[in-house]
Amino acid sequence: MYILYGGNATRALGPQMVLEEGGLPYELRDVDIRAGEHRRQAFLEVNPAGYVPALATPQGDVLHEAAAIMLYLADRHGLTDLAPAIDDPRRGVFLGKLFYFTNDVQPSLKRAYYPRRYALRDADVDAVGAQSEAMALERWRVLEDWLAGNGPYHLGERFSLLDLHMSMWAAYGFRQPGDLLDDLPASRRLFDLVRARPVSGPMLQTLMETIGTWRARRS
Ligand SMILES: N[C@@H](CCC(=O)N[C@@H](CS)C(=O)NCC(=O)O)C(=O)O
Repeated sequence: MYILYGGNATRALGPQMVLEEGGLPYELRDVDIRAGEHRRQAFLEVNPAGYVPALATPQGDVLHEAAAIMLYLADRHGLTDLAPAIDDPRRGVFLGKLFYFTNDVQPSLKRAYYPRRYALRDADVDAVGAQSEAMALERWRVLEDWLAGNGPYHLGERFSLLDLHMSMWAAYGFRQPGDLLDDLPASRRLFDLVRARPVSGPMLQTLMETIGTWRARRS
């Protein structure tokens, strides 16, 4: 059985959606990142990178990086409705867009969520946050333009885990869940389609409600 570390409205939702969509058995182990549990020794022994998600496989490996875990699960279990197989001609577009998201869009999003880590002075925190949001949206727009011309999903009419992955990040938003899609109509359309899926849709909804509650309490 797989063990998925994360829960508590974290990016473990990406792998969890694949596990659920694929009907794969797993146990979810909550890691409370708001209490700093992800940087304590017990969890660093699971994932030395200090992030969730991590996935322990039945074979004894521990995988980290949400997108890699999602892709691994789809490949390993032949879930070709979630990821084109390696001999599928659409595999190239699929990988290119997935890697673009993780390598180019995600780092700016992370900076926007954790501006304090990147500012040398307290006075610069807000500016770093604002600049990171702008950069994330500018990088996201490459995918927005792709979806506008080739959508509604990244692979046209064909849904894939890439759509789950983008939707997970979109669900967080900047100030409100989903708000980063306000000026990205093709991405919003994709997000709405994913939210209508019977398995992953309610999971995304729960994430958005939890994030919304946390932010309301904080402000
Ligand atoms: N590169 C990692 C990043 C995952 C990530 O940002 N996870 C968040 C939880 S939603 C986290 O662990 N944040 C804690 C931190 O950055 O200290 C991935 O894509 O899986």
